[in-house]
Amino acid sequence: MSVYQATASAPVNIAVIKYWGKRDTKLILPTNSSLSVTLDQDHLRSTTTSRADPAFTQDTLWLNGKIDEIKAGGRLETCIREMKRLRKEIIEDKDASAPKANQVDLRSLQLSEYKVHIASYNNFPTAAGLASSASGFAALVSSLAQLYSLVPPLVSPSTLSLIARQGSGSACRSLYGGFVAWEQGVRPDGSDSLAIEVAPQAHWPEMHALICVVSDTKKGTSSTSGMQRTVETSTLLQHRIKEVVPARMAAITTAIQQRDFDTFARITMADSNSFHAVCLDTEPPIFYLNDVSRAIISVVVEYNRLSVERGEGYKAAYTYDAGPNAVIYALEKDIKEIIQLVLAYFPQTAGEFKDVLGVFGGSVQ
Ligand code: 2P0
Repeated sequence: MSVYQATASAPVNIAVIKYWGKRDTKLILPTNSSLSVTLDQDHLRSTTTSRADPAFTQDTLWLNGKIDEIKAGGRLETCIREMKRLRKEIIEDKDASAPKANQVDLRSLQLSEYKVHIASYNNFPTAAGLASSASGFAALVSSLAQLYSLVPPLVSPSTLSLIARQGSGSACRSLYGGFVAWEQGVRPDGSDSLAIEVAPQAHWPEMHALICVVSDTKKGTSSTSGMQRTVETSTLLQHRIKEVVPARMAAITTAIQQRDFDTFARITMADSNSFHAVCLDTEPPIFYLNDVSRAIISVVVEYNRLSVERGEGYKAAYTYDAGPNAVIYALEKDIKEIIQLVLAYFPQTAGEFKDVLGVFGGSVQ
């Protein structure tokens, strides 16, 4: 008897131009484009196995070994339904008139009719304080894509990103490695709101990311609810989405293409600041940074100031998501010095700083 099962994994990504705000909350269409770097390393991934079987009576998902409810009309259900629809549209309907050689082929052609069992694991340390929805939904969509044979050249990662986006906005960017843009799109149906590759990791292998774990506790305001409060109440957001982000998307894309770290760093830090500014401009205000986050900003600013004075340009770029943990982008040659600097200023023994994880590109000693 044939077994219809596939496993795929997807990595975490950290935005340098931040996604914050939806123009359509059901389809998850953003108010601005965003751009991220995929932290494509073995130890920061979600891995998902999907299995289709005529004996299964309902779609079921296990997350880290525990059953996760697939709510009607919810994001999980949407992703599974859309992957089945794509399978039907691209493979089953297309081949419906083709002669079927034997029973096995016939069964495989009707895969979208079967219920699926899906098991997903995150392998990153909970201490990393990283959101798992991006890698989680990207891995879910990738494993169903394998199961349903929706793979290149038949189906591109950008097409799959349209579906991962409906699981969690940032998930669409984890379908590619390297430097990835999520183009906001203009169509009301969301068919042009997808991820594209700006450059593969191999284009700029010296680029590294350090995750500075300030706190591993769960954040107070979820991204999903926080960003809509910002859309509803912040006047500064309108300036950000109309004036600020479009210019930065163009400029940072050029900086990546030219491997211009100085410009990359300036824009990355400016956009992190802008994102946290619109959070503060929200009613009631949202605070994601804490005193240690702000102290890390000061250290990076001073480090860059001294480097610029020596004529060496910017060497480190901080960025913060919806929480207090810093991600510092830097080139490989400077990573060791930056780790030493961070640990000298923030001794783990002081209890206010947990860990530095070096990721992306080569290994960090
Ligand atoms: C980002 N964040 O671009 C931004 C920066 C957080 C701060 O994407 O509602 O978990 O599932 O679409 O994707 C977090 O938002 O929100 C996020 P939903 P998501 O990475």
